[in-house]
Amino acid sequence: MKFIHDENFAKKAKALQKPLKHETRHPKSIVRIERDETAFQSLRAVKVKDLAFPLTLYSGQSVVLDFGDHCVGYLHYALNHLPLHITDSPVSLEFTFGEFPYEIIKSPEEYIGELGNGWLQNETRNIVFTPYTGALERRYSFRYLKIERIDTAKFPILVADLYADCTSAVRLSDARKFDIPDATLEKIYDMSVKTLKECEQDVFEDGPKRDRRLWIGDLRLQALTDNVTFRNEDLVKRCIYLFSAYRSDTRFVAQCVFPDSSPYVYEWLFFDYSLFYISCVYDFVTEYDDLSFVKETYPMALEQAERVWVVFINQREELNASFIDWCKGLDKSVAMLGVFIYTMKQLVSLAKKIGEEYEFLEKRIEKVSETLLSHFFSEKGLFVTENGQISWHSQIWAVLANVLPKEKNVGILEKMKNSDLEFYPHTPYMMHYYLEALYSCGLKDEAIREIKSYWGKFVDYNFDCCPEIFNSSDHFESPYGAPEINSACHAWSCTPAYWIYRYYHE
Ligand code: RAM
Repeated sequence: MKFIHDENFAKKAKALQKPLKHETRHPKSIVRIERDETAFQSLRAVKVKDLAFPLTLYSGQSVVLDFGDHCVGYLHYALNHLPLHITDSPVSLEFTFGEFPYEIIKSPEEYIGELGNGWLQNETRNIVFTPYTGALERRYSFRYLKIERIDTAKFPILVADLYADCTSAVRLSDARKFDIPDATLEKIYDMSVKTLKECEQDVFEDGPKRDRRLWIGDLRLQALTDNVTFRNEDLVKRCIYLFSAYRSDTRFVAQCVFPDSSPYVYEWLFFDYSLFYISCVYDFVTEYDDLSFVKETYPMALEQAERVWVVFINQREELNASFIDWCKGLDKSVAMLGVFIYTMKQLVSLAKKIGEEYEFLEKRIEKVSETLLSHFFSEKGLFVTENGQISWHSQIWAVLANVLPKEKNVGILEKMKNSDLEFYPHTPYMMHYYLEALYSCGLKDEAIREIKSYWGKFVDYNFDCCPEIFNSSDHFESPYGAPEINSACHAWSCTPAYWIYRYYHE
């Protein structure tokens, strides 16, 4: 596959790479996974006893360990034999890691998801001699670990020690702390910060379990939240440089970048994700006031707007090739016009900062806004797509485009909420933009109520982190046709920390 590789930007990204921080974490207890209708996915990890090494395992036996909190790291373990039972044939152990209990009990053989089953977190090891000390090479993302002895030898084996060497670019204690007078909001804040920390690795990963790579839509939200928590300026810059370094040959910024291995970009593209390159630069300079960075990246930011403009003029219907949300059947056309206007306004602001021409961009904003209003704003007071679809997504992005007076925008959000619309946000990612729409209309208290009602459920279910997808009426919803492949710690859901910070500081 062809892509444009900018060596200069790649070098800059490399220069900002830093060693990760390590923390050793031991499992806390042995648990049993039980059915419980009141728990998330009707499964609960119930403590059996505190964990003490050594653990004895006979052939056919298994044990589920609970690390007490979400971990991202490498498993180390030591095995031994009893003095009178030497290891006279290899021992086979099967390790199954789970962020949620469901991954522990779901058999990998039953997997029917669309993504490769390699993302399932299990691995078998054969150990020929004991005493043995070793580690699994792959990094895992988990709270629970099942170890099953699958060889048939009669002698027992001792797990003498076992721990996770956890990694992250930051420590939880590095995050800004401030008084949050509401207990639920405080828990949501802490959970959001923990989520971001787990995803903050060599790059901002979308999820440490899967896909473990830098996605631009996710980066935007991670960077916003990082600005008010860890303030890892160099990592944000490194990630923007990485996107600048690898573009598709159609000149669109890559949707995602693999930090460690080539090829670095995919062929397919989401128009909204490419435009969020502009937002990443805009947010960065708003926070860190680095004008030389704007000068370096502006040509590429402009290029994204130019490329999407050509599509808008020639084949507007193609704009549906965008991400927007994991919502089946969603017509993305109106939302996409909103994203275009929203990011072009940010581009104008960047152009003004560095003395670039911007009048032509303002004319384009006028043209797209006019299309949005004259073609899609119905007399019902809501935005309707050409095929008659009325979604939350269209309303939210039209409000964010800010093409109507504030009272009208407020009215749209109210009407949207009170109508029973079939197409609504399915991810915390899309919920973020709903919160932004509320904030932009001055409805901060309403935004906080939404955070408490949506993310508050994660607190009620005792999640450690915020997940990739959440539907309170279907705990098994999965964009990939298999909930065991969903990610329970996903960066795009960490933004309540950003909103809560703003709520108490503005
Ligand atoms: C999934 C990941 C990622 C997201 C893309 C569009 O693969 O969840 O976070 O940005 O989809």
